[in-house]
Amino acid sequence: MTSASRVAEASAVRPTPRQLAWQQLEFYGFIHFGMNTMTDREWGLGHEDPVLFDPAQLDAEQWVESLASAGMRGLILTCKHHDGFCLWPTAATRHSVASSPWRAGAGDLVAEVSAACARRGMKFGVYLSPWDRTEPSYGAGVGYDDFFVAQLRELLSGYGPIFSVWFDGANGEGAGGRKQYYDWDRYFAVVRELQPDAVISVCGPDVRWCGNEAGHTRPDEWSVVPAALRDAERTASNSQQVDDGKFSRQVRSDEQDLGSREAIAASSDDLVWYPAEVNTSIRPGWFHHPREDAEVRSADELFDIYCASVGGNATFLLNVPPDRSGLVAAPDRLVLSQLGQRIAELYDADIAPEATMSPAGALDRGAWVVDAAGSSLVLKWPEPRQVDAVIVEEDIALGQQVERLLVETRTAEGHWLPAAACASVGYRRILRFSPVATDAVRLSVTAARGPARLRNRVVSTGVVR
Ligand code: FUL
Repeated sequence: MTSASRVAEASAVRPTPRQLAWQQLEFYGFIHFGMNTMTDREWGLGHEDPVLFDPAQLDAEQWVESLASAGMRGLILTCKHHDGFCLWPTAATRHSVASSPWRAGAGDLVAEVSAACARRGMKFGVYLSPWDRTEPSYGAGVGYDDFFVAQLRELLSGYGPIFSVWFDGANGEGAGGRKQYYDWDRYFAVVRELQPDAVISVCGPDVRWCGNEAGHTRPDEWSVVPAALRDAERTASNSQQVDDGKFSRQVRSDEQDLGSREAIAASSDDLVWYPAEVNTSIRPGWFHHPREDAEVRSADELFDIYCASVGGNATFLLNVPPDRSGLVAAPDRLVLSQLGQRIAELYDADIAPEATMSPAGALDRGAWVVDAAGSSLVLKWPEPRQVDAVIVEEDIALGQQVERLLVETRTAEGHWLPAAACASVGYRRILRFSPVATDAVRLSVTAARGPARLRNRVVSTGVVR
């Protein structure tokens, strides 16, 4: 295939409505909470005594409030982690809150959290670990799939609209070293049937894992990538069991360049819309451990991750684990509210509305219209302003088109100096640089796959002295 037709093929790929709605959430929280919180572990062994689960102060409103203070718009709850203990009174096993002393065995944590989200206008999502270290049918093939599907059906039909079903790739051994080969297609069909608007994330076709748990985003993140990536996490778990020679030829989610012109030209696979999600934890662990209370990441560090992920054409899934009493701990709450403030300040400091923009012909109903030949837009202010960052967004309903963007600022003598540059833009690109005093900013798209509509913000957090 020629490179030109490959580029045209990439330019024509569009997100599904569910992917578009998910991307617009931008920033949402992960809540790892369950038996591990009680036992101070990261991976439970399974068969823990339900009597250990008794978070006496549990307050789902406080969880949702804490996440909302950071500007998050959704929450994904670990309804069941690898140890198998269920946070809702499932009919599929006795290994759940129904056998615990919490709320005298009458509690349903999934219901409490989904209701708290609904009250706050926050979207709700579910994490259901396929790996289950308690369930006796694990490793039995279809018997376990039946069990898993029964749990999935309960979660997807009893708790309102679900925005994300997060399937983890971890696939460990069951009793006696038995392996379970998950019937993913069957699981996916259940999600589509019961929650057609939900994205299926990580081990799923809608949302791509960024490839690390540290919070790193690639320098250029592309939403149009070879279709084989949709199988990468599923294959990764399989590859630990079967050495069929296929895995080494797969595109891997941890490679640096997944979707540039060169990367897609090197692959003959179909191209699909498969955007990235960056996930990490506010603490070293996914679950709360009292010894980590002094290791909560700072608002500055999380703000950097936010700018690189949400401002790097990905979404940001930040884990906040409530403590054993059932509350988000004070150090996490403080950092979350500081982070929310930093994010709000970034968008509030937009001086683009005060600029005159030229050429006027490049604008259409407030959007900067760019075609594959490229285009420049100059934003000008009557007096010099301090400029710290530029935020550019593509209307991704029209696909991902921009391949090269240059930001320049004008000196007092009228010369243009480069301030920042990038390849991919996509949903949003936040380009931060050292503050500069200038009366004009020039944005230039120097390479694009096809026509795009862009929105720009110019961030000024200080005044020119
Ligand atoms: C991993 C799990 O093994 C961790 O415990 C955690 O849930 C993380 C988000 O995904 O695969």
